[in-house]
Amino acid sequence: MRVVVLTGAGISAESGVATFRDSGGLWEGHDVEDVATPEGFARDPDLVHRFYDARRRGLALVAPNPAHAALAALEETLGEDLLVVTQNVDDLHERAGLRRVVHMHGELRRARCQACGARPAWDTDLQGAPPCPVCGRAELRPDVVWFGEVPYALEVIDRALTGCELFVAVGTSGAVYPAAGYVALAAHSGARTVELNLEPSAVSRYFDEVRTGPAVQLVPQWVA
Ligand code: BJW
Repeated sequence: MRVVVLTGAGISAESGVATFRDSGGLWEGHDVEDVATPEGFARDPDLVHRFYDARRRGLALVAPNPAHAALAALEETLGEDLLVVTQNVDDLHERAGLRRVVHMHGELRRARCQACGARPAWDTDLQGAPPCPVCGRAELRPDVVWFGEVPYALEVIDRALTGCELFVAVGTSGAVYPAAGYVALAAHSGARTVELNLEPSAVSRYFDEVRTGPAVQLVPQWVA
């Protein structure tokens, strides 16, 4: 069976990575317009670098949880019939052993050069204008997709959604497009659709089945 799993911040919540829209979420103390838009970055690059540098450093303090592990185990069974599409910029899917994962909103552990477009692996701070290892210019920015920018790998994702028989969304609020529209796209293609989330999301009504609870319980149960 061809399966697409869309993951959001909720799958990493119990690893200790803050979600965006829950209380205590990431935007707290930061206006989204200031830290997650190209305009905010142009206005105050130091603030934005500090925000993402802190989150990149925070990755060392967290570890994958049983929900990430369950998806990696599912890949062992399904192989190329599984595609995990994540909106998360953390690396917890990879650290759980998942091999095929599409980061549609980018990755904290990469930088992107605004001069040459390179996306080098990056584990240290970006504040302080380090030079791009490819072209040498000091124009690196976080490799994350901000509001108003086009997410990565949209063609790969659309192809997988059009061809899948089962679509499962885990830990995402359904507040941000295009990901929030994927349930409708998968359903239109004839897939069965299942939502696994702490509470009903903004798009729950489009799913065939909605299971509520923490991802660390729901995902291993669903995979078993
Ligand atoms: C648990 C749990 C537990 C908690 N277990 N569950 C009007 C209408 C439609 C669209 C638009 C519109 N106006 C503007 C737009 C477009 C815009 C958009 O969607 N805006 C909305 C605000 C309406 N979208 C864009 O701009 C996107 N680009 C775009 O559309 O380009 C045009 C285009 C598209 C396609 C083709 C051609 C052109 C880009 C969006 C970029 C989003 N970027 C961010 C920041 C990334 C970097 C960073 O991390 O800082 O991505 S925003 C933020 O939201 C982040 C996330 O990936 C994304 C989604 O959040 P997510 O993962 O759902 O987290 P939360 O916190 O919202 O929800 C967590 C959920 O987990 C909750 O439901 C909890 O209940 C649950 N949960 N604990 C299970 N333990």
